[in-house]
Amino acid sequence: MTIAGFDPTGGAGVSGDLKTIAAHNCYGVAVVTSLVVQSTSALLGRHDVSAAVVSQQIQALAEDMPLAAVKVGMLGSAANVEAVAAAIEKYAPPFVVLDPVFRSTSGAELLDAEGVEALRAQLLPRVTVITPNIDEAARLTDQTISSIEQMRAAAAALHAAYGVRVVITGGHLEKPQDVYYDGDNYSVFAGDRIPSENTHGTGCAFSSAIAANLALGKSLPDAIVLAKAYVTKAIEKGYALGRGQGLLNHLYRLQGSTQARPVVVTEMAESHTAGHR
Ligand code: PXL
Repeated sequence: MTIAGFDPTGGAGVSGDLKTIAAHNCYGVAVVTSLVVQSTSALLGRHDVSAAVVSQQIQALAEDMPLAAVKVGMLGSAANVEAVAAAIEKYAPPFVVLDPVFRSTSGAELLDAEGVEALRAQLLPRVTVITPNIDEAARLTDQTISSIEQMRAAAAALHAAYGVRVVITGGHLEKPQDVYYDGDNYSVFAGDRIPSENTHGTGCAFSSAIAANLALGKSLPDAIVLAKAYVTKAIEKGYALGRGQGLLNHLYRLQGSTQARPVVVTEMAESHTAGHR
């Protein structure tokens, strides 16, 4: 299950997440927390769904089918943070991956200040792993982060404060490196910088790919490594669509695979009619 905003470009938010989940051979269901009016070049509006309706969506699905893993992304309001925290408490899914989304790449606010406080108090302590980028980790720890050492320190501070496992993504660093801390050990996952502008939705895809890999039974470190490889390829194969930031290719794995063949209708029709003569 993805619980996130709707981004009409399909790069980020629930539509990107559903494609990511499908790319992992999992079945995704989606709970919409906000309608974000945007194109690749501008964010024009944010229309949060009421907390009551967010709760209803989760209830309808959680009482209907087992949830192997949940990804939580953009929430919009403190009321939505509280609704999601209460649902996690009630339905206790085996894994919850939280991407603490505060702002869009263009700088628009996607969670208000009250929401950030609610996230700290109610959501961070209840999830399996959080996947902040450097800016989000800096905001959550009130520290500045510009080196691997500072990423480690922030991961340790977040673990100490919330008892949660932490991956801080450093995709914006010159040499992209993610720092993972599980409370005992640090790992640094180094990646390749892809010279591409088609990165809209990267954070969303990373967190839903981790959730999908956990749903498939992978360990958390393996899920992170696999998610990083998936996102790297999705950027490399991205779409330079639109006037602004280009989009990930969530379904790159379909390309080059065997296409479904149309059924040869004439043969079918003959044998079919034959039986009825
Ligand atoms: O990338 C952050 C993000 C997350 N979720 C939604 C968004 C965005 C950025 O625009 O629209 C729904």
